[in-house]
Amino acid sequence: MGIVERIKETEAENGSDAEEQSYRVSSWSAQSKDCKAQNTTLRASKSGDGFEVTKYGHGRVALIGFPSVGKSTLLTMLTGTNSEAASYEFTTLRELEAVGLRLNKRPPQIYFKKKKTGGISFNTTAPLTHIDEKKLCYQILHEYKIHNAEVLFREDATVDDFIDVIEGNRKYIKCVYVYNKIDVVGIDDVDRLARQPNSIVISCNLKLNLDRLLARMWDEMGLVRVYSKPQGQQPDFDEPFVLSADRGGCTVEDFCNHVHRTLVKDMKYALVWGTSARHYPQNCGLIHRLEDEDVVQIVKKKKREEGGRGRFKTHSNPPTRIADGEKKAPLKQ
Ligand SMILES: Nc1nc2c(ncn2[C@@H]2O[C@H](COP(=O)(O)OP(=O)(O)OP(=O)(O)O)[C@@H](O)[C@H]2O)c(=O)[nH]1
Ligand SMILES: [Mg+2]
Repeated sequence: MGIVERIKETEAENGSDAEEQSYRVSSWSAQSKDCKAQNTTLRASKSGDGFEVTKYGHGRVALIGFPSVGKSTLLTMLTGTNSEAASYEFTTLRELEAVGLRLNKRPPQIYFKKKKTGGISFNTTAPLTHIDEKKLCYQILHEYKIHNAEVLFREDATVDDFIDVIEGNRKYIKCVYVYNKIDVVGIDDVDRLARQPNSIVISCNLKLNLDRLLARMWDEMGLVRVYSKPQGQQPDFDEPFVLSADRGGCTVEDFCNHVHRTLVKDMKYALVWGTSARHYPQNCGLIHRLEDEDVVQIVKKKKREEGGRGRFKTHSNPPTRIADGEKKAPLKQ
């Protein structure tokens, strides 16, 4: 059953008031527009005290939102733990932008390198519509007191993109916009919200779409679980090795490095079962890209026999000589 049908069914049960619902949605969207307007004007962050979060686990997800939107409820539903209430400044979208976080954006395709001499060389491989190459870029570089640099625009980037590249400390992270409490808004509004990019609609109270949210979070993080299989034994499905592109990559080599740093040297080939393998098991080398829930067995090189290899091999037992052979007993007459 699709989300719209599930909501319709729930609405019929609850007999919810359509007018009240549409009021709530319109007040919410006014609030978000307001936030966007402030977003464009904010230049520097004047936030208060910072806070620290201990880094552990394979991936981290931050829940950010206005008060009482249901963050704690969602956390409890997804993890089964009770969340500690904490009110941090620093948690609106405009503040995230101001401290250098870029949501759902890839780094701008601009090559920038400071130099010691030679002035500024400016080139483009794409026509620029947002930026005047001669004036604005030189002015921006002048502001940053950069007088010698090489700049190459590989795409039609904006001034803000260029500043991000010069600053060089931006973090590009993925973000999913979650609209909770869809049980109290009209079906048309839910449909509209669900169709927005990078968005998902849920209801913690009715447990609607939580499974899809979890799957989406997993997909966005790009975590790849790989089960190791010791030779002659069943794979260990309890404790997967978790790889991801952000943390070194997802190849057989990355898997070996996760297991032990000397394993790459000792590996002869890897046997792989799962979606990345063309047949089961596939013999793979270090560059093979693993996929989620693959099973991997590393076959190690045999230890070198002492005394060289092939025809250079020295035998521990000296070759038997004809003279040493047992003499045949004389034929009986
Ligand atoms: N109708 C409805 N109410 C919900 C839903 N999810 C949460 N709530 C209610 O919304 C209220 C606020 O939820 P919280 O989880 O405390 O919200 P919060 O975002 O953690 O709030 P702060 O910690 O103050 O920022 C509670 O009364 C929840 O019962 C939902 O899906 N539908
Ligand atoms: Mg809370």
